Amino acid sequence: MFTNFNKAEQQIRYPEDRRWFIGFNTYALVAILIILLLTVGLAWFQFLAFGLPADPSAKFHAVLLSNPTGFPVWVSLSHWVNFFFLMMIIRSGLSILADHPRLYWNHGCSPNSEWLRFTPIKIPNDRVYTAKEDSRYLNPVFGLPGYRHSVGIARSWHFITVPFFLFNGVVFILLLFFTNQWKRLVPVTWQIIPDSWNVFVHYATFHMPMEPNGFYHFNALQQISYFAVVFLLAPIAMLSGMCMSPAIENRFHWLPKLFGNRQGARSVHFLVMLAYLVFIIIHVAMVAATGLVRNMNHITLNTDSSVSYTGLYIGLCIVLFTIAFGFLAHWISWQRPRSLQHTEAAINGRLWLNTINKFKPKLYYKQKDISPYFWVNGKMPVSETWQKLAANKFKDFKLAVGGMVDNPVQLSLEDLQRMGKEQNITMHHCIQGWSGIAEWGGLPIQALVELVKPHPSVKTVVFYSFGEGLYGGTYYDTHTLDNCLKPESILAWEMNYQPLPEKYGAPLRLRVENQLGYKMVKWICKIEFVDTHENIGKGYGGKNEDDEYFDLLADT
Ligand SMILES: Nc1nc2c(c(=O)[nH]1)N[C@H]1C(S)=C(S)[C@@H](COP(=O)(O)O)O[C@H]1N2
Ligand SMILES: [Mo]
Repeated sequence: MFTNFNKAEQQIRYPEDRRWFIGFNTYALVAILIILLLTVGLAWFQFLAFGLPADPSAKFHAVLLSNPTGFPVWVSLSHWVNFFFLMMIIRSGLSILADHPRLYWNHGCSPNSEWLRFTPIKIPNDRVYTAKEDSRYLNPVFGLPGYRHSVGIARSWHFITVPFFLFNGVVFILLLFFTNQWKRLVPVTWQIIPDSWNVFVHYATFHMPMEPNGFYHFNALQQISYFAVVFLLAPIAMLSGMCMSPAIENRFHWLPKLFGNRQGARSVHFLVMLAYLVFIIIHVAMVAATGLVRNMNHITLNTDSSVSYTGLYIGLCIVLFTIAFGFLAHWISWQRPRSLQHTEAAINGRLWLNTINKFKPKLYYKQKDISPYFWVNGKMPVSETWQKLAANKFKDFKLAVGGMVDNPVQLSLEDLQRMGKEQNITMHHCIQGWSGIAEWGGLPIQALVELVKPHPSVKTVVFYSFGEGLYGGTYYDTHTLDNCLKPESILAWEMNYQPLPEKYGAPLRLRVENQLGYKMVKWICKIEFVDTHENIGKGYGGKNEDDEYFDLLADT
């Protein structure tokens, strides 16, 4: 067990309530039932009423000479590389999911509207219940990392491994089409569909169809499922993943619409993972059931021997290596999290900076889109200063704006309101996975920048809160000056046409719409213009970046 947690961390990372729970809503259960009836049920009906259909694999006796023979080395290599990274991606994805263990189709994530939840907790409505409180413990056997509230570390693993998975996939597909191996996977006639169904009827009614030697041919169902895994699941996974990014969602609003909205994309992203899992389980079971030793020689040694056990041993070694790496990954997660954060920044930080971070948010949502519910995050400020200000409706509040500027100022809410106001209806994207649409009214940061006149060397703006972070210490975050000057970047004192409520960040909160929620500091007390974030806090660009290993740039 990891013993280097202090008490505050222990409460969060290894909480007392570690119950395991899966709850579908009625519609989801009905949908599952219908799918089962339409597949397995129909297969049984056909079998009982009309008997077993002809086995389409019988046709394979007429082998076409142009068909690929055997597996080349690169097929085996990319197969195992794919296995390794897919495991890392699935396990880190589960850990990300546990940080907001509810899945929806509506963008506002209203309580009780989830179609699937992994928490037994009903959302209380008699007190402020934060999304962070709602996150769950995940057994480290499944999650990378396991435990709770490690979404920063989980995302590091997810985003470090995704590029390798992608690269491997692209190389595989290129080689597939540079050789004749594509003929294994890509169906060329529609006949594949009735053929696959017929094979499915065999399996579903516990009849093994004839086994075409997989070294040379796949049966129809095998071919179509391998095809789908490569050419459907992987692209949908990528697309639905991208649709969760605030930088992308805010610029290309039509993209998440492919899945309904951001939560639809998140649900589909999960369903793709589930499809991969189901595929892996059935695939491994079939490999074992149809000649384990021989199949393992195919995919490791590229020979068709059914005598030698070498292939089986090599396969087992790869699986053991993957498991061992899982242990190492946990050790790194808890003992060297900073190196993970650095690696993730090295791989993706610059890439995002030069690509999606350049997108400018566009207005899109209308008043009717405003979410009926809006999750809350963050610890209410306990500071006496804030409480005194709140007691007097923030009439005495003065925002301090300074740092490397020509004209440092102290501004009351009234001063700010006199300087201008912009109202935007936007979608909030929390790193945990939830979202919500609200109207925000406040001063464009641009106006503040024009007033205080930052020095030419200023690159970063620091926003300090009256509130504290999860483990104590001032909550703060930094933004590039560039992002602060984008459309819809405002200091908001209004939410849904009302004065900003205390729990949502009164007197002032930040909106920088191409970034994730943790960068939108609530209960702002002070703004500072600086040349680099490195001298603030622990130097990683924000309270969550310092303590939870979140990314400096929150575009995804
Ligand atoms: N001061 C402060 N600001 C904060 C946080 C916090 O913990 N403290 N949490 C952030 C996170 S993670 C999110 S998702 C949003 C949530 O804003 P909301 O409570 O208005 O939904 O606030 C952000 N601002
Ligand atoms: Mo968040």
